[in-house]
Amino acid sequence: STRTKSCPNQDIIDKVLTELMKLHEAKVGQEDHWRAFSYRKAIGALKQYPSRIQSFTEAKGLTGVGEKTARKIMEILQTGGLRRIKYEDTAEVKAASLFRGIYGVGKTVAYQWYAAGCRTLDDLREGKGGVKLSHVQKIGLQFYNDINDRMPREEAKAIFELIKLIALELDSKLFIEIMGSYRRGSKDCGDIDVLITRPTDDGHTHKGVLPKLLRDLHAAGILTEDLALPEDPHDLESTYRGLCHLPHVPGSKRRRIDFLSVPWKYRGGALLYYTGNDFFNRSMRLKAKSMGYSLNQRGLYKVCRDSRGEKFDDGLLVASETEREIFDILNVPWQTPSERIR
Ligand code: DCP
Ligand code: MG
Ligand code: MN
Repeated sequence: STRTKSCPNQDIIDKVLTELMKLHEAKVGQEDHWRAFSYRKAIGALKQYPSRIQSFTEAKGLTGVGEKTARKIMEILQTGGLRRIKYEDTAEVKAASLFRGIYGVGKTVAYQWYAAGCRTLDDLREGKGGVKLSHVQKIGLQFYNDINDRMPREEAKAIFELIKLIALELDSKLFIEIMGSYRRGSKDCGDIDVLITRPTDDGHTHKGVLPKLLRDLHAAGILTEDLALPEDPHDLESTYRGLCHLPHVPGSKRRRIDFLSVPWKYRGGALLYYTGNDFFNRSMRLKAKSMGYSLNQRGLYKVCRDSRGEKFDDGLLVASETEREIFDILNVPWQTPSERIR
């Protein structure tokens, strides 16, 4: 159209950013989705800009253009092309996706390691280019194949049964349940997602149980490595991430496990959130938002929003004890966990 033709930065928009946007839209990952979104914002800003971009500072001054995008714009201006496009399917992307298979490694770190000259997992092990791994990254590297494997449902069940026995020995009134893909009935699971809470009608709570359980699970040889410990072990609401395996089974693989403990009254909200899947969660959150609510891992809140849709405050908790009351208030027909797949 005439409007776009008169844009002094049209070549940047056309040749490169739109290319990149398409590339990233073709991928499925959440991060790529966000990257595509940020390119779209940058393109919007470039379209509005009245003069030819001359410098990094000028590019970065645009609303919606961050440091990284500004750097790319400069690269386009200086070279007339973008390296990333040429390398999209080659060495850089291959190494970065290999590195991102290491637990806790995201795009930024993966590309930093590539930039430091690392191409293989052995390069990382040898600290090529001065690369230093954190404790957790070392564990992620050591059990790379195990962690990137999915376990059969039966194995998740067997591990969970052992954990449940040990948990109930600590407190027979604990409520302990697997959520995530297992609860949705998947035939294989990427990890085991365990919810822990406890009814409070006898005046007790599960305060302090999670650290004791972790201790006992290590002692029983079920937990093998810790990845992220609870921030405050005495908080009723806390999380743990680690690795586990079936003890006394020669060659049993390391499996990812997450524990989530929540106050009893939030159990419905937590079950709903951590059962997923994430697409289902997104549509429930959108439905909630459209009805003047906000849905998170604790439950459903009635909120006040301003004309721009921003929340004034955290709102008032209206449902959190059972999944069903959240479905009911949102006017969503009940779906069993195995139906929550889109
Ligand atoms: N979840 C979410 N959004 C995220 C991460 C998680 O809504 N960004 C919710 C939905 C997931 C649940 O938490 O279903 C559990 O997260 P997992 O990553 O363990 O995913 P799943 O258990 O669904 O699949 P997998 O078998 O890969 O573990
Ligand atoms: Mg899971
Ligand atoms: Mn999980």
